Amino acid sequence: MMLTLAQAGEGTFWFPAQAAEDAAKVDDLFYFVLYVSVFFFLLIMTILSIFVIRYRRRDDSAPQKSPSHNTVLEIVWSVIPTALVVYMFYAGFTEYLSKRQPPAETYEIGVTAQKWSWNFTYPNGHVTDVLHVPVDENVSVLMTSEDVIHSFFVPAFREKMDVVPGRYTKAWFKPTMVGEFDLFCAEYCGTSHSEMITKVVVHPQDGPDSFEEWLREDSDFLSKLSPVDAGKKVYQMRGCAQCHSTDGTSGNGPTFKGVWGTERRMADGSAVTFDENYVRESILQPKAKVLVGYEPVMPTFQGRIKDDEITALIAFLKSLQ
Ligand code: HEC
Ligand SMILES: [Cu+2]
Repeated sequence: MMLTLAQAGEGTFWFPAQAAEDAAKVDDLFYFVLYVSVFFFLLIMTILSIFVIRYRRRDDSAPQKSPSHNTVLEIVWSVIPTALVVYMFYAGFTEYLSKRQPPAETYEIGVTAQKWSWNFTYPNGHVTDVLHVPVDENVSVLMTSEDVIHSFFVPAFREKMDVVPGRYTKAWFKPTMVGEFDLFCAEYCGTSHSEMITKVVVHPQDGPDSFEEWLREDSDFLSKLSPVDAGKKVYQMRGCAQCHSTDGTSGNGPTFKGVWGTERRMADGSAVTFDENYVRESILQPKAKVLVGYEPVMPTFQGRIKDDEITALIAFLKSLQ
């Protein structure tokens, strides 16, 4: 009946696969706490039930005299639970300390959270919306938020850390399994919080799929793809897609379908043509001109987006007729 501990590669009823080095320790502690709780729940409930029946009030019996105390029993039921909870604290706290202090050598990736997407910045400056990491290497993430508190959560790595505006938080992990795993935001951050989901791709050490190869290939997309395709990629990876559709439906922001060259009405009553300079300004200073009927919730991309990415975005938006 007892659920077995997770084997590498497969999840259990309680947990997804153990895809990072310390995952097994976290799970073992969880199972320890769980089984100790189940054991004592059953023990206490059984004894309670027996006593309720055995010592129930009967009309004919005289009131029973209660025993005053039992030293052996009292020592047993104090010492054993104390030892168990002290062990739980010790195991949890030492693992917590080791998770707070990254090893000396880590591969550092920058993480920026914003409503409602993730951006990952690699040491060469490349940015993606899916987190890519090498297997069997210590990876640390240096995280901050553009707006509200988010939380970086990779269940398969047993890793969770708040991402806070105006300061940096850190986490680190050592992926042990090649594959794709879920990455969630675990802090309620507004309307589309539940869609603030992406993936972690763990790359093998060598071969054509290795992390090095992927980073080299992917960093080069602006020169490899046509401007429209490159723009589409920027639109995806910068999280524009979270708020702007390309199929005519409006979300938190207006759709981009068929708007190129049209007159746009602003909240202050003015009109602006949807052209190259308007798009550029909207990306760098979104609050300069706010479209009528929308909340000014678009984050600024000033200092985070390169000029040739904006140029590619413009080519992509133009193509959406
Ligand atoms: C959090 C949601 C959100 C994200 C992410 C976002 N925007 Fe916006 N955007 C808006 C909203 C809301 C408006 C309308 C209000 C305003 O003008 O500020 C808008 C307006 C615009 C406009 C003017 C639209 C028009 O029809 O006049 C452009 C252009 C634009 N955004 C481009 C982008 C690009 C490019 C990205 C990605 C780099 C992006 N936005 C990311 C919410 C967002
Ligand atoms: Cu969030």
